[in-house]
Amino acid sequence: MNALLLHSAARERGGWGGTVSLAVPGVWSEDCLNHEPDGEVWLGVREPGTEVPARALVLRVALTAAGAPVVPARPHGEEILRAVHDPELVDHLARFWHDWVAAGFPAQYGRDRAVPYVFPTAGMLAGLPLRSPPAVHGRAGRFCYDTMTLVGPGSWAAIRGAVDAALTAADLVSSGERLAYALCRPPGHHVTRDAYGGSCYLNNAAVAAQALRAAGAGRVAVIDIDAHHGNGTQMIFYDRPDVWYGSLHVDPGAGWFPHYAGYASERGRGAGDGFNRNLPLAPGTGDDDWLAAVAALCGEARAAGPDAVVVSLGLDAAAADPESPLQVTEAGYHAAGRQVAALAPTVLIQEGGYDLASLGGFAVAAVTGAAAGAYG
Ligand code: SP5
Ligand code: ZN
Repeated sequence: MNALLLHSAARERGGWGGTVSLAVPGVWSEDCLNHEPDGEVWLGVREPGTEVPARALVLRVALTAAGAPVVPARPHGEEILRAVHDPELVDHLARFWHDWVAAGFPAQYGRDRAVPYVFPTAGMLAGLPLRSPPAVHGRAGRFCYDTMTLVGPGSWAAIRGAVDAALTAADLVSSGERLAYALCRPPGHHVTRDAYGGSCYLNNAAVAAQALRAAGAGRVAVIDIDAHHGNGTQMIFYDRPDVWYGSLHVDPGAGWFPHYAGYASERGRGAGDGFNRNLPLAPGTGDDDWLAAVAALCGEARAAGPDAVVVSLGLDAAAADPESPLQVTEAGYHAAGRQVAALAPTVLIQEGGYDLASLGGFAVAAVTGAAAGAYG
């Protein structure tokens, strides 16, 4: 780990940071290290998983080595959180690990992490009201839609730390900073109003967008450049014209997570019709086509007239990333950062990005590009 961190830090000095210090505030919570999902259950088998605490360390070391000042996340109340999410989801996540332990699952039954086994799908309920089952193991799936998003002892502290980092970065931008970065871990863009999954528990980007609205931004654009579709963010704002959502991502129709959302035909609904844009990309897409899609999204976002921008900054489109087949380079992320941050005052929210050897360099490339777009 130390060798990896040093390698990562050393690369930055010869890379995008150059000799000029990266002046973008990087908001961070120490609590983000406490979430140890310790694997994911994929197709019935528990595997090591890629959403690991070392991700946050690699990102922090790389950005600070490039000169970014670290700003501690400030604790926030739950008001905005409960506006974006079903308050029962928030309560569930806050309490579930305690309930799991009290029911004896780690000590008596060898279940060291909480994983659901029954999911109350729309088809199962067929109109019945969604109950809160008394059995803890029954309740595990009430708000969860996959088996890859495990809950452990430090999860809730990290989930709150990530939201606080997003809210602190949004505060900075609302009070006049042109650009801020939140090192959110766990990530968030797969979480809908009341369902979590995809290694995400609460939607940091959606909470940041809602906070910008509450602080006076009349219109917000969320631009999602994670390799996966941000189905959670899309659905949170699907019926609303005040928060435009646009995403480019590997085509779910070609077999990629989240499978059930992220198609080009999803354009918003009701008052939100026309305020959602998906650009699915073929597996193997590299810089040229990826950047053309970024430019297309930015053109549409600009037309929406945003007063502020939230970027779901997933770095998993990186060529070496184990979770996506996109083939984007550091230069691609630098150019994307420049374009998105030029639109309006911008909050960068960390989402995915799982190749520890290249992650730091990609983060510095993206944030350095964003600084060039914001201040250039
Ligand atoms: C925030 C984010 O990027 N979430 C993406 C979660 C996608 N996870 C899909 C996992 C599918 C199983 N992983 C297999 C890896 C094989 N190398
Ligand atoms: Zn992703």
